[in-house]
Amino acid sequence: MKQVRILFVLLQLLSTWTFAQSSVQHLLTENRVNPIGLDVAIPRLSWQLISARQNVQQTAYEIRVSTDAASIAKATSWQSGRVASDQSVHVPYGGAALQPGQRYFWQVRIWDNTSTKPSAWSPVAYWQAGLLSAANWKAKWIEPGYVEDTVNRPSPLMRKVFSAPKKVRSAMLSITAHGLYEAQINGKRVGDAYLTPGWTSYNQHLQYQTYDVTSLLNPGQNAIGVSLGSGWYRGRLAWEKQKNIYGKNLAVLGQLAITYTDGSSETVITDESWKSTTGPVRFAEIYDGEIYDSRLEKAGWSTTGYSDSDWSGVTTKAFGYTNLVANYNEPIRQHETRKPLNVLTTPKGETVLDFGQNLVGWLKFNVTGKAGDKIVLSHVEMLDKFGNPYFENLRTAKAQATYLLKGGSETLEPHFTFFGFRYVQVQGLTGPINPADFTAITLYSDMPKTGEFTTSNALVNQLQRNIQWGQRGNFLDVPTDCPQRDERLGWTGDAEVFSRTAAFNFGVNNFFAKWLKDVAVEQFPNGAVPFVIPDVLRETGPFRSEPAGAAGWSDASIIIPWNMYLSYGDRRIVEQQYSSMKAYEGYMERVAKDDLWSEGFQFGDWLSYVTTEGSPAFEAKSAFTDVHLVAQCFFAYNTDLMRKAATLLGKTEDAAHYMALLERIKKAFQNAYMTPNGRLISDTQTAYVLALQFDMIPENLRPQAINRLVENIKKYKNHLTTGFLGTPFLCPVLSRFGRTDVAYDLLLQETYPSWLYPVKMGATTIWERWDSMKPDSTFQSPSMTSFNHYAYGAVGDWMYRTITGIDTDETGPGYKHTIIKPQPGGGFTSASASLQTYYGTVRSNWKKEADKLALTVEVPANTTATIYVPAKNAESVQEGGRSLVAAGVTVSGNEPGYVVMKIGSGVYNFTSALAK
Ligand code: RAM
Repeated sequence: MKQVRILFVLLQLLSTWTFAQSSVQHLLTENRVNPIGLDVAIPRLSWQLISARQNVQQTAYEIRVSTDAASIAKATSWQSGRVASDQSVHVPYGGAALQPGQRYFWQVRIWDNTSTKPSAWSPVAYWQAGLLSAANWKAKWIEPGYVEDTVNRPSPLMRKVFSAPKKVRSAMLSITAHGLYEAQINGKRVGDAYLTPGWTSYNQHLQYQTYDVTSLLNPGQNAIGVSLGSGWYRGRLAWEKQKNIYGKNLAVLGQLAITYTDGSSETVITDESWKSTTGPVRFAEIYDGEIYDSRLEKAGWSTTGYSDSDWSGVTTKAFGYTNLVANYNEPIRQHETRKPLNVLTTPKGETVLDFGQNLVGWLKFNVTGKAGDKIVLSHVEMLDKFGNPYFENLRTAKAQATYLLKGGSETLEPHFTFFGFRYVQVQGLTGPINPADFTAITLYSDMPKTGEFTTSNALVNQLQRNIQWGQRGNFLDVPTDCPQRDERLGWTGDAEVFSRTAAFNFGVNNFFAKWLKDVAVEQFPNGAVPFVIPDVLRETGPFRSEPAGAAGWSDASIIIPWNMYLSYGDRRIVEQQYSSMKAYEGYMERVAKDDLWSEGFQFGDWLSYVTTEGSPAFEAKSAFTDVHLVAQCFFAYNTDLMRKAATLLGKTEDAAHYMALLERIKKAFQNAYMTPNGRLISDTQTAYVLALQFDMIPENLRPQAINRLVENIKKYKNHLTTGFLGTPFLCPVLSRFGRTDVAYDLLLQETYPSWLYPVKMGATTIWERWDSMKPDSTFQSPSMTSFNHYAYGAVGDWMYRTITGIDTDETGPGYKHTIIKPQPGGGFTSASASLQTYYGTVRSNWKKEADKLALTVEVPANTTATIYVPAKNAESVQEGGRSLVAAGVTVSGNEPGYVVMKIGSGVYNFTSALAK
């Protein structure tokens, strides 16, 4: 034993001599951990270098890929050889063409600047190719064969028994539906994804999911069952009570590829051999909820022992496969669960559960009752000032889960709906309620949590939690505006303003990449982008999509790809979206007359502050910004991003064109909306914010413009008055022009309109309006007031980028180059943030005591950073208790109030003295 241990120690020593100091970990394929069913022809591979040392840079890498994990060293699919490069993120696979359904194992080793030896090979990761092309679908689309109840449209069950006669090595199920599906094999649920196949512009893109179901199969006879719900496909959507937007009938398409240990294989498909009937789900829709009659459960319906002799046949349909795409982002999964904090009795004597958090998902509960007992759970976000559930803001959405019990004890939850709620009214339960019987389960796209942000200010911390909860609740396969009322649509403007903040809190690279493909396919021939994607307003409705764009909304098509490029270094998003981006830019160019976009419908600075006449707090009367002034600023913003995107992709002619256009747009702005000494026709915060953010005002006139902005804020007694489009840039503009003090005043304002007013009112998410609930606990405009609307949460981006100062830039997007420039203020004594980037953790933590500051930063291996340490001078700065010279850190510049250093990877502990 002892010898073994000595040998082990020796081996370990040897490995540190022969290998580079870094190890290689956290392998991702197309930004995901071991994805299966990927239909990307050239997947990109990413890894992290882990090292305890400072200044570690990769100098070369070597990748090997094989279809057999055991003999990965043979690298049968690809051997990159040693490639001299510091690239460790998004390295394209360079091997043989991928085969459908094939699993590819890969690993990588690297060389770094600390050693001439390579690292050890990384752990093995894999991806599995999807079906890759329409030609590889053998399954037939099947619809239930019985006559449907066309009013309630109960959920169909469909099933088939098949045999798998030999020992199974692997079984992969690829499946999708018209409507929503849940699949079972031999009585067990397939996978942990919900509300599948998710929501896309179904006519052009319908996602299928692939599940590894090897462990669910039995030797011999097996049964597969699928239940379907109306979902987004044919349930009602938007306000016009439209149904059947994509089709009238539910259908399923599934293909189970079985490989036996002897190498032979077979495929079980949906076809005419399946049977169909209805089950316990009597009704299910996104807005209205679900009616479940457990007396109608068909026990064992997805097992072989069940007799389906009274089931109907199915109808096959030739829908084809051309719109099928593999799931690219992680599907919706279950996440946090919560027990009720309180069981309340309302003034009307009703029972209401309070979960303490406005969240999105549903309730699972245990109940014991008599056959036929009816339990109704009604979901609301708020209680009114008397303590009664507030239903009005749901508009026509019923948001109810209704259960008819079979008797005895049962555990129940819905299947094909979701609710946005904090409170649940419980009707029909007799006897005392045991809170332990109820669990609220959250549902949202499975985005990895990447950001943490906390400060010494408890209210700001609650604001940050509200921002993150708003994101959880509204990132359900598409970015929605709200999750509770009869809307829940993919409003482009909301997603656009929030996208940068979203990328701090959670990993949203693939989430947006998937949605942007629908943005592109739904674009009108003239380049205009609809206001909601998927575009369910195309046919009808007050906001009926017409081939006209609106500033801040339609330009999600340009702004979000660019934000993803910056946040994740994902150049492919820009490549893939470029023609869509260019088409929308072209639309704006054509509708503009002499480079001025001054006609047509605009949402403008949507939901900006509207004055309450007679309100003593405010002297100023209006915060309304001319909608075309706003549009012109966004025209410039987009044009500048187009210039950058064209430059990135080497399209020099385009870049030159956009550069020249940008200058003309600014001139046109100045002629139309600005006096010669820089006053804007709208004397509002948003007007000055946008004009300054996008450099619309000549440089010499910017100081007076920032003064006017600050004056305006003071006139409103340190309140913001901005709407959806001004809000994201308000604090960034103040900081850029040296008025972070005023930005803190706004952030810390506790009365309406402000970010902390809702927090003070007990909000647990971001509200749609600054005063969705008024100080007297009455509600503003019930016909349009959601309590879970992330748009105003766009201040989160400034909080990370300014308070803790974490940012990246175009010299090294995706945190290949990090900037850390904290701007302490607002009386905060500490702030900390961390961000999980593709390279590893970026961190900035600071603590302030009197005029001393301690700043800890973490910079991942294989990246560099520019650190701005707040300090009165370089002499007052130390790292790890040593002078900068002793610590080997070189000062590369200074800015008033900062000492600037370029550093490599590692953890650094700075201390400094601040100017008085
Ligand atoms: C409402 C919502 C949504 C917004 C549109 C313009 O439906 O407030 O968030 O984007 O209007």
